[in-house]
Amino acid sequence: MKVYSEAWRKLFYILSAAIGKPQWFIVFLLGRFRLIRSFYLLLLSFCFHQKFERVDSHSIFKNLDVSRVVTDLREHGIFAGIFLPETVLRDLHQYVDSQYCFAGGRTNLGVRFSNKNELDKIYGKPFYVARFFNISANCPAILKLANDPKVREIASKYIGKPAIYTGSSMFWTYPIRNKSYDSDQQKFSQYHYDLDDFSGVRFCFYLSDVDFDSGPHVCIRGSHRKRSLLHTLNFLSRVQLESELRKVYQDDQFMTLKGQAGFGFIEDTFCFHKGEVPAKRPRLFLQLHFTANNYNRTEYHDYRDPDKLELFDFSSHHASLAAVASEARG
Ligand SMILES: O=C(O)CCC(=O)C(=O)O
Repeated sequence: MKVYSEAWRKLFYILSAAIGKPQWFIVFLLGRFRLIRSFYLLLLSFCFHQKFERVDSHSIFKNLDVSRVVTDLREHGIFAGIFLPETVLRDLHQYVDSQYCFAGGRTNLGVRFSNKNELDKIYGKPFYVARFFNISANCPAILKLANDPKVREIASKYIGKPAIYTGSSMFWTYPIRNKSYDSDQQKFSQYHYDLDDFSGVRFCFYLSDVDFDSGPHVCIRGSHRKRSLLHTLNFLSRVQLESELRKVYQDDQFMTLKGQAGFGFIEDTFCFHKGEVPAKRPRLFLQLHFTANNYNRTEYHDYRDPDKLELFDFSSHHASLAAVASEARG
């Protein structure tokens, strides 16, 4: 019964995408086929031959070799080993410390990081994720990264045309056992691939230290080039069981990315990937998304109407609990 209702939910999602975002729906239908993606790249190479931004001397990634990164990305779908300068990391931390994050990505559950455990207790189950919104518009360090000349050049060369920055996702993942209150968010902890566009790439950074116990990101190297037909033709789900993927990919293709705060990697999220559930410590993660086209209705997908963002009101929650208790006491 549950399987059927999940299938209906997905079908509904697909139909609403077809109506609401018809151009992205074409990506959804065709972008999963490698041949079509390669043809798209070929087409772009005719249209945009050499029309990319040139690197000037102001990139914050001084030692990053653009050609090597692009070659590695084409071959493996991932390039690991890009580091945020201390100053940028500090600016990002200062921004995070001054902001509310939204538990489960729900716009009515704004909390401070330090209050998140209290919210879990109130809801009776932990939240797995807490997301930051409107970061592209409000966080200068993120915009600085998104406009960095080397970031732009890598994204454009890989995508095959001047890349469009479509927004960022910045979020905490927390240690949980079993199901979280926001179980819909737990799908990112299972292997899946994303269909951002026919061509796209994400720049990912750890903003907290990440080891095996703090939910590292895992990527299946080379899986952007090789996909079983069964996985490709599954229009109802891009999520796959690890046991199925182990039948297709070699052990050495499963790449667990650990690193200190500031460590980064660049990924074609058409590769199978996931974020492990942290065993002990929460992880703060930032991804900048670049694609050939922007299919969102807003400039940045991290945008949420500020007038509709609500903070969870701990004091009125405690006040109403106290009122209930005193009523019970008579
Ligand atoms: O949390 C992670 O490391 C993965 C996130 C992810 O899979 C996604 O945003 O699509």
